[in-house]
Amino acid sequence: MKRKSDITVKLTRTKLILILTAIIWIETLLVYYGDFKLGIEGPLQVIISIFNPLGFILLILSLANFFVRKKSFVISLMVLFALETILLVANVIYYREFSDFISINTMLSAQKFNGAMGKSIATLISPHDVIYLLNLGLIIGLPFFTKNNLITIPVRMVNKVALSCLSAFLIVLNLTISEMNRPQLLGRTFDQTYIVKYLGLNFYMAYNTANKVNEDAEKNKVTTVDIDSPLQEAAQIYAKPDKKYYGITCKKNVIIIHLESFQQFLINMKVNDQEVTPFLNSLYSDKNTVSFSNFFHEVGQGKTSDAENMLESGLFGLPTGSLFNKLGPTNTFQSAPAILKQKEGYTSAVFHGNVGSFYTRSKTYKSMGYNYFFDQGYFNQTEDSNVGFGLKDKLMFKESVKYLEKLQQPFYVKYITLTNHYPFDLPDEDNDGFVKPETSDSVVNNYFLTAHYLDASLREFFNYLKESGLYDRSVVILYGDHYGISDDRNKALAPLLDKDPEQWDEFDNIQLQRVPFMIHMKGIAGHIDNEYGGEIDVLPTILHLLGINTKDYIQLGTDLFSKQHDSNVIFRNNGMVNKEYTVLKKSNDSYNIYDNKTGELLNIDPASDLYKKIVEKYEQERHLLDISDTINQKNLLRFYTPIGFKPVDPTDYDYENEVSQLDKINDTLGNSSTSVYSQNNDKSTVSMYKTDAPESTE
Ligand code: GP9
Ligand code: MN
Repeated sequence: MKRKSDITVKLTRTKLILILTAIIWIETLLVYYGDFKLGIEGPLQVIISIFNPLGFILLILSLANFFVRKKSFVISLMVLFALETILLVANVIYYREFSDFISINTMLSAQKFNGAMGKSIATLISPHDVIYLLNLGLIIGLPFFTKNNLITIPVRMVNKVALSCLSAFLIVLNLTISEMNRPQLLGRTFDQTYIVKYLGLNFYMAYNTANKVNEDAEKNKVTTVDIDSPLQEAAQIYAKPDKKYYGITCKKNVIIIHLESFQQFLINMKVNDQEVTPFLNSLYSDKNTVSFSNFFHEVGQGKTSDAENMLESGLFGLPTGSLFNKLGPTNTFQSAPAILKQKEGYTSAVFHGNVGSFYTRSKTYKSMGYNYFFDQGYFNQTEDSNVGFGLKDKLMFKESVKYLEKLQQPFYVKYITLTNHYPFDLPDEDNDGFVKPETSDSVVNNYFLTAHYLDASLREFFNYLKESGLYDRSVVILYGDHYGISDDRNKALAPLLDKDPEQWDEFDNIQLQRVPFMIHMKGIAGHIDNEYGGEIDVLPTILHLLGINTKDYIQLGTDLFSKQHDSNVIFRNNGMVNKEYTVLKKSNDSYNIYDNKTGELLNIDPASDLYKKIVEKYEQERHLLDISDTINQKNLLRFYTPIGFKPVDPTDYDYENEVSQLDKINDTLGNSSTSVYSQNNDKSTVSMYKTDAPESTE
């Protein structure tokens, strides 16, 4: 029989690090595939997800190498291994409760963290968690095991550095491949789930912490607001409402329809002798619609979320990335849902066919005071019901009705459509026979197909509104969030717009950033309004229509109906447009100025008064973006509360059990409940919804 000392294995420190790395790596993969829902699709994403934990785990555990004495090495390795285990286990438990990963903010807001961890820890534990006991055993056993089995000689400096460099290289490699598969992954930070899927849990936590430190540094620079604060400047921006429009939609339900990637050029356009968007065309010229013909999107990298941010808060998105992701969960907002709730008793909700984590919506909407958020998880889904990012529009609208009818009126709701999104895929069964154009670019061709589909989904929704009686009690506001066809594809599109691709220039690119903005309500004096404006102007416009004066709010746009409206539209890409000119800043002191009527690049003498006037206007408008960025990045609204406004407490909102919340309110209010459901004698109106969607079950 062998004596104990004979069966000792002599492990090098590097080997021990590699073994422990492999253990955490495998466990992370079990978590990725067993607990998280990362939406891993296709072989490349599978490969990326398998390799993404490795670099970071190795980097962390290899730090122990830098402790020379054997005892210090073992202790530090124990601590690092324990840390990795705790982070993994805590994330698993947290995810089971919140379908989200632990961020530095959740850790710091101890109340929420403990709430999640303490509340129902027993129910959050799964039998397969027994595997983590292995780690516990390893942590405890490590000092005993290493006593005889680990060679005492420390790793040579060159090898230590090599191991750390190798892990750093793996991280960079992972980042590069991920960016190739998902361009602007970090630049636009779409969704924390994407960061975990592509770059790993450790990367997410490090990245999230670094962002938080940066944001806090910005915010902490300011502790009070002084006289030079951008807030003071912003407070001056206000255009007096026109009496003719002020309050005309008062107490009406407000239904905002966010038309994904929808550009104005689609309106009244024909392809192969067929109207692309027949329903929106009819709405555009309807006697009950005010339609704007010179309305522009003003989004930056945060695209959809920037558009939402402008409409909800009256401030711009950030110069880079998405404000929703970066600041949405923590910043102070004075946004539409909260203003309407507090001033006029509105209930608010968002409907969207993508997952709630995208653009951190499920947190940002709480900061904005949205009562409800019905994301993908609230809609029935079958194998064919999704395309691209989520539920097809026809199904989203139809499926929303069972929730919409339970909302107390008046309500302020937002529908964020999704099917008309790059790459504009539409399954054959959803095409009603529309024949797409045949340009040289298949993305351009498909765009018309999904736009046509979106249009049909709106017709169905409007039919329901009329059928249920909601139509008479609502104002419907439709807007396109941003371009669908990017500048580099415009030349392929040009022939369809009767333009010569060879003559296409930056002036044409800017002109094409027009998106629809329509206000539809029975009895409104409909017309096509040629006023120039952009997304930043929507909030003051809507609030004035609803009879809420915006004087005390910090909003950087102005009411489109006001005689004092500022008709210069500033973009996040150094462009500006107004009634007469289109301006593009080329460098510090050089501007391209185009005449809107002719599209010609003007050759104005830089010493002339005209040139100086145009440039001065441009710089004034550009300054609005700086004001907005400072207010947002330093979270200045926390220092200013408009008179009569109560700051929003995000913890007041729970998007988990919304059906029971709605039912409870309907029951408690009894006869005084104003929901469509209650007014229909507690009968659902779902059967009034007619759709030709092949996937629809009814
Ligand atoms: C995602 C959707 C699309 O949920 O709103 O966002 P986008 O890519 O257009 O910014
Ligand atoms: Mn969008």
